Amino acid sequence: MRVDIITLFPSMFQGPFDESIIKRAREKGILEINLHNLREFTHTKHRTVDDLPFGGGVGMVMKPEPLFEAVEKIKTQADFTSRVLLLSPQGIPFCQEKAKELAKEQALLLICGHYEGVDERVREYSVDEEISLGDYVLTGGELAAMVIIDVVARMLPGVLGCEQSAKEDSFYHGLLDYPQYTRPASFCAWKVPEVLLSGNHYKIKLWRRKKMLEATLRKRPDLLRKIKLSEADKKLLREVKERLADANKTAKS
Ligand code: 9D3
Repeated sequence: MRVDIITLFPSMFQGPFDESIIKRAREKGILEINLHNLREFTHTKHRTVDDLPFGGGVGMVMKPEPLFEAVEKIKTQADFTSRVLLLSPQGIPFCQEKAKELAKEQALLLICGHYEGVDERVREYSVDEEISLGDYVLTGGELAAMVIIDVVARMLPGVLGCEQSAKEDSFYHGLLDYPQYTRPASFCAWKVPEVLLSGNHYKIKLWRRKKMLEATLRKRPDLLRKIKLSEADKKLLREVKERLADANKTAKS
């Protein structure tokens, strides 16, 4: 996959894209990341990229000309049609499903907004899709772009080991993870749950599934309502709920 990023701060991307899984994906040639400094697409003496908002108001707005020029130039460089994404608080919230969809593209072009936003004509005529990370305010689109590329990259074939990617399959889908333990089996007298040391793989599988359902019920009940549970899951969930209800009764008496 080819990813182009238009930003005023290309050096912000150095750390995250030069380590670990993303670094390896780039070395393997699965992922190509090209950073473009928006200022290089200006032709004025002061290389201005922003200006005052028409109609008044606080802050600055990113001018349309450099952004249009950057998008057009990059599109001619790419071998495939790039899907153009604008990162902005006005976008549709990013999620795993969206990442899955983006991972199918051959080229993405991400525009990182800054200041109060970009001229509306960029959104209208250059952008295919506007994406937000969620309902909180960032200083700019750069961190959002890094998150999106990180999520999409690990879905590309060959980026993760096959045993890790298998985990993404239906069994794990839509629930929080179960608790993980490693050696030592006893640490400061805190013990690893007995079942994990038992060697009984069927029991371990059931215990883990139950813990996933329990964590999701406690912390993200909204996720439980979204997924379709099997009969076996429903039985485990009933057991979790009964245990929680019992614990409540004990606490009250
Ligand atoms: C909603 C805040 N705006 C009020 C008028 C001003 C504003 C603040 C910060 C506009 C843009 C920004 C910079 N943020 C992003 O570029 C951004 C972002 C975000 O702030 N939250 C979640 N996702 C994203 S993606 C890009």
